[in-house]
Amino acid sequence: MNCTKCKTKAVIKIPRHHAAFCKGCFNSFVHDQVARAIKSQKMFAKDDRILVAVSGGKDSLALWDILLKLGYKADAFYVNLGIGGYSERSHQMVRRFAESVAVPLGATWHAHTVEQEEGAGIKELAQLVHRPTCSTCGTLKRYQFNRAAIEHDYDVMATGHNLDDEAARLLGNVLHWQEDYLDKQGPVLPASVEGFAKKVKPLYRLSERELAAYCVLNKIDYIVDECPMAQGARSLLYKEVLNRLETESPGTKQYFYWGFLEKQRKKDSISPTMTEKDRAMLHPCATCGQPTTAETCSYCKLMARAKAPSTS
Ligand code: Q46
Ligand code: ZN
Repeated sequence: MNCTKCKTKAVIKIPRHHAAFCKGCFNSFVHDQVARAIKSQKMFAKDDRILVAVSGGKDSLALWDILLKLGYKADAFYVNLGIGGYSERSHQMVRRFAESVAVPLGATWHAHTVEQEEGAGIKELAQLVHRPTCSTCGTLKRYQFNRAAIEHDYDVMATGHNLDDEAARLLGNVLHWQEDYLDKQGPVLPASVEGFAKKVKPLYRLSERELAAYCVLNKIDYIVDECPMAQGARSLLYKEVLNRLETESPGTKQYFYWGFLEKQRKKDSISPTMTEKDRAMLHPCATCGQPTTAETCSYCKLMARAKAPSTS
């Protein structure tokens, strides 16, 4: 099998593009997909300061690497959730990548340790407030990521969601007809009132398999295990189903998600997006000042419950 571009020996096949690439041409392909995502969705400009949410996994570390190699000013934000060995290893992966690749390229990184800052690990916090771990985690990560972006004056926050993540999420939203979520499922969430940074997903054109290959070929060490709390998550089942369809018929995931984006783009040009409607409903949280649609934001409510003397 030879590289579709330069005809030397190929190292990876990309069935959905009817192509195969050598290492050099594969790296160009990956960088080009990200550059196209940034440009076509107007994510950010060359002199914008970007804060990348990193977890130590392949997607977020690949994203940080790609943005730096494309010449963007990209720093990172990591949350140590206090989930035993998993958090220790993921923290180590982030530190290792930062010290060997990112810092020498002029980037910095911020770490938030939940046990120190919130007083307990994510599982204990969730137990204290009687909520599922992942929903407590989601509230906390969203809040702290946004707070860090605003405090350190970043123009945009970027996450490592890839094509598989977005297609699985779309499938879940369609199966349950979550119309509110469908409206907000694009790769760009604009900044809403002062206090909410713009959020983008520059990897939505690349699959999980392509990002894993990018890390391996470029010697980026990442944590292979999923977070132990993710086991049994619906999203994993949706990914499996989509992978079966993709094997039978390459390009299904891309067609499904990109097709949705195209329809959404046409719809948005006719009627205002939900995000604009939401923006009108936001005001500062009474406790911390971050934007919220309620009196107090969900993070402050969560922390108030966690600190209350008798929560059981
Ligand atoms: S929500 Fe749940 Fe993830 Fe948080 S506790 Fe782990 S699996 S990391 S995206
Ligand atoms: Zn608040």
